[in-house]
Amino acid sequence: MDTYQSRFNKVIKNMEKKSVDFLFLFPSANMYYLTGFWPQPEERAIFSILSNKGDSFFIAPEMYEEQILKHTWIKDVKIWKTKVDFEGIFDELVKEFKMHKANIAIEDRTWADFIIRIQNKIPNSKISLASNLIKDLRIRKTEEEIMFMKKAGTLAEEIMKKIIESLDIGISELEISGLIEYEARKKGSKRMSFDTIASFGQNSANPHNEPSKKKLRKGDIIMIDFGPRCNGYCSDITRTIFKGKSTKKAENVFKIVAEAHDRAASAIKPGIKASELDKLARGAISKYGFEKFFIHGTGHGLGLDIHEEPYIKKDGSIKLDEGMTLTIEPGIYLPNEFGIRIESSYLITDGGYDALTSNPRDLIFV
Ligand SMILES: [Mn+2]
Repeated sequence: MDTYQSRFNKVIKNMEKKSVDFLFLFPSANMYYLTGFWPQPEERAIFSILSNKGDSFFIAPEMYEEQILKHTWIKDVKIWKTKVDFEGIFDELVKEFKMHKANIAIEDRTWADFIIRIQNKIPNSKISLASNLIKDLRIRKTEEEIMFMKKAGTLAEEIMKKIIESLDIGISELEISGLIEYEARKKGSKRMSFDTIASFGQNSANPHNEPSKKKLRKGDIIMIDFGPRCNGYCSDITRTIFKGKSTKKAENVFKIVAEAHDRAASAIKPGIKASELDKLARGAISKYGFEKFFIHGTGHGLGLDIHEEPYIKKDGSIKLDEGMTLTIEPGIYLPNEFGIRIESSYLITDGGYDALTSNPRDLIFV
């Protein structure tokens, strides 16, 4: 509880710096980061509203009251039972806190439905993005956050090992993705970081293939990308595996991707720019003439969101620093043939980096 409240105290300083009067949080990683509560976003309005004077309350449907009081440090829950109620409560708040002409930061991922309703209530208020107040805190992980991310990374490795043993001829992409998520639940992870990706053969040429009923055949390349969460914190791992045998071409592409991964990963340290890591991975791939088949960034930060700062891409201007966590995931995708991606996650330490998931260099055959 103290953790969340002390984060809010830091956010208040940013609110003062940027002359923001109120922070409106919709169900999201930011809501969880500051209150400890992370319900599913839905059509029923749930907001936590925090003021630069330290006021804090939730507006929520009655059914959430108990959970909010249990999971958060916020003691004031304004309950609504009907849509008309909600409007009434909001009108009262506008009056009580003089929100007519306030500067309001609103969660970036609030549904348009709610933003429009809020704007209609207080058309003279200035609205900005909540992330501007919170992202400089979220980008550096505390010891407690790092502990959760290490746990999530270890779990991802364990599940990967187990799944590699289940890659039998005839099993489908959907079955593999289901097995991965079942293993994660069995080991206590409540949610995945994103929808699990499993792709066989030509499907691996699509970086984010949606698992299908396609069955595994001998000679297929298998791409698996997933991440169990621990206490809300993400992990992210991709392995490309060969079923039975492979071709010289595929093995060669694997080695290039592994080299690109290794070059970027081994350069991780405080002070290096995100774009420099991207350049190292991209350079290794262009050396062999495959640059136009590397169709995404080299990596991304991860934490409560699967994609967050620092983004490791061509124009990534952020200087990396101790406590940041990121993925390195170069890939080469040859349309109608196959794709290969190798992804692991890393924590930046004072001297360099710690692997949250290992940096694999060898081909895996099953
Ligand atoms: Mn990733």
